[in-house]
Amino acid sequence: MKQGILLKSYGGFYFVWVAGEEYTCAIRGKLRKDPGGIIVGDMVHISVTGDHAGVIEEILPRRNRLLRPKVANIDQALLVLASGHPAPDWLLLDKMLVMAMKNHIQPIICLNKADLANAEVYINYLDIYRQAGFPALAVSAQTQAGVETVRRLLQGKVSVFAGPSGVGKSSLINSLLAEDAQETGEISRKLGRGRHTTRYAQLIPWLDGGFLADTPGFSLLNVADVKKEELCQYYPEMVQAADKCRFQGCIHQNEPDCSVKELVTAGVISQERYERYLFLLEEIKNKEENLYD
Ligand SMILES: Nc1nc2c(ncn2[C@@H]2O[C@H](COP(=O)(O)OP(=O)(O)OP(=O)(O)O)[C@@H](O)[C@H]2O)c(=O)[nH]1
Ligand SMILES: [Mg+2]
Ligand SMILES: [Zn+2]
Repeated sequence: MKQGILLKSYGGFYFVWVAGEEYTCAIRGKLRKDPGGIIVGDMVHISVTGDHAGVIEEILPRRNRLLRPKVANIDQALLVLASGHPAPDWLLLDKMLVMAMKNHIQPIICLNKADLANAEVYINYLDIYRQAGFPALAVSAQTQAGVETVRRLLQGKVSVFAGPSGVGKSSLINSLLAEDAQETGEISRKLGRGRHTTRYAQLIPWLDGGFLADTPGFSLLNVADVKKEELCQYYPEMVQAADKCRFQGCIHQNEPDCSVKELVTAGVISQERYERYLFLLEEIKNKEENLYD
């Protein structure tokens, strides 16, 4: 029995990375019927049946998991947005941040296409997120600006690239891989050149035991399993302020003497991000009410 990590699955086969080599595997029927299923990033035990071939016998317990994109055992999530085509969807970013925080995954905000003419205003907007406590950088897969910084952040970690379709997730991964190829003299492993929509998640082995996960884009996201009392825990700028709210368990909505609301009024906490928080709170409330109808 060998231990490995599921890189990708398609055509009924499972591609498992075992000590630096790829095995093409089948899976035991009982595991396929498992409601949780097997997902990219899962640690597995395989029995070897031939040359680089095997059968997945067991899925090991997960450290964490995202539903969208569907990847397990993640260290950090590069939340990618673009300065245009498509323009940033800040509400979607806030939702991705909530899901990352809930699942104990370090988020890194990455605004791509910083080369576009109107990028400046979006780049400045990132300050809101930096002040909230999130790492945020502006990059360009096209000009390679900032790519070196991204590379340093990702070394030795399992990093998932997540975000809407067309923001440049695959392009960024390609430029990181191409850089390696230049350094090591290897031929770069292409994910398919621009304008190819990514159809399934895959983990790509990378430097120092790290992996990069390319995933399909999405524009809708549910903040799954988040209760309205819980939501503000995933906003670092609110967690910090909540000590001074009059009520314990204040969700910073209608309560009197709310420190968060005071900081919003004072311009310390971003008004816009706070309004999106209220919007999300409503969305969760409506979902909770429908549940008990
Ligand atoms: N101007 C500019 N265009 C870019 C940049 N990065 C990517 N693009 C273009 O944006 C388009 C989409 O890039 P992809 O890398 O396929 O985007 P993706 O996020 O992987 O999209 P999905 O796989 O559909 O989720 C392509 O036409 C790229 O050439 C950039 O830094 N600047
Ligand atoms: Mg892609
Ligand atoms: Zn409050």
